[in-house]
Amino acid sequence: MVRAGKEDPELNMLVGPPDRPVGRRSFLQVAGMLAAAGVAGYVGGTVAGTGDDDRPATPAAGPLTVGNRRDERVLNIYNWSDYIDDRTIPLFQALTNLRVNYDVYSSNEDLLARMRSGPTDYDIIVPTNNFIPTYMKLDLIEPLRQDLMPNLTNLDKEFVETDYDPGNRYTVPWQWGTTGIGFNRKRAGDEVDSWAAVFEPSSAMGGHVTLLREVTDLIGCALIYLGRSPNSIDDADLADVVKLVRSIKPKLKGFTTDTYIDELAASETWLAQGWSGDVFQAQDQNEDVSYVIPKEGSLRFVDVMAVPKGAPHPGNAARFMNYVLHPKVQARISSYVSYGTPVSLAKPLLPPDQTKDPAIYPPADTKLSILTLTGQKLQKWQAAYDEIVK
Ligand code: N2P
Repeated sequence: MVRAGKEDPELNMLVGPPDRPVGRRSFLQVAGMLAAAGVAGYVGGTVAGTGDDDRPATPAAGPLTVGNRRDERVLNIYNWSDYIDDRTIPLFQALTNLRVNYDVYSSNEDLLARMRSGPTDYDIIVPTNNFIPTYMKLDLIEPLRQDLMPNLTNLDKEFVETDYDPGNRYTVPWQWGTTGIGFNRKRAGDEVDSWAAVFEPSSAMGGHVTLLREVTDLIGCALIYLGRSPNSIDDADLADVVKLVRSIKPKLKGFTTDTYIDELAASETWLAQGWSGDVFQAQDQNEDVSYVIPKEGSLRFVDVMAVPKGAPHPGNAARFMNYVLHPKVQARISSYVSYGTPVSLAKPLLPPDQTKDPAIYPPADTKLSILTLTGQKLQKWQAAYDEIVK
């Protein structure tokens, strides 16, 4: 049972109508809003990765959080764009008197490149599960302070007993989702049900189709469309993927991971390869937008929080992860971003139209693969991707 009422009065303030997500462009507005609201210790949208944030925080009453390398009441988070509502961070700051700097990125490749380029000040990053073996191999993440996370017991079993991190020693799930097609029913029709819609678009759709600027989704879904294994590294399969996607480039509006929500909402894009929750965020603004998991099958992913090796504030990172595992916090995030929650205790707090929606919580017989990125796959797929977009 979810605890409520007098038992956790501080977290009761987390229950309320969702507002809007923190997107790529809305971040500075939100930063201004938080500062205007007088949120404890908040000084604005500093860019943690550039080292602009290493001045000492304002001393606060009470002991500093244990487990940090730097004695600061600061937490630097680097997450995907459009992946949080605008109250989760202010309430965490109010509850903990920690100052949060929140930056966003829009692809796993961008994040990995940033992490490989040298130390940053980030305390939490949120790669996709299939990248975790790569982060481990490159020694880019460190074990979590599980002793500071009693709420780990809230996680559903399937997010604990994983192949990429059994027992959550390095990662805690944020949200999960699927890759599919967002489409405008008035422009593309009601009948979109195949990857053909985006990988072999009709001329009438020319200039209004986007594909994901993300190696795993682009290559994996094209392989599925071609009837090959979504985990293929066969040279002939990858050559066919390159040939297919290059051949349709003149009909594409482009490759994007962070503009298609707005473009679908504005009816500028009519067909977008996209992630489930992102498309639902577009649907909230434009009722002509729908989401489909194509009949050929698709991909399922879990985005997971991790602590970069040597991060300045791993204790504060653990406190935030523990907070995110609270059912009420999960419900607030999930209800806003329309992705799946890894905490079933949050489901009774979510709108029933979300928990019953098979596009958000697909039935077990939906053809969904979880990609692995072992061996040479990432390099081979990256090479195919580069060949496509060059
Ligand atoms: C959030 C997209 C995250 C899903 N906008 C990609 N793993």
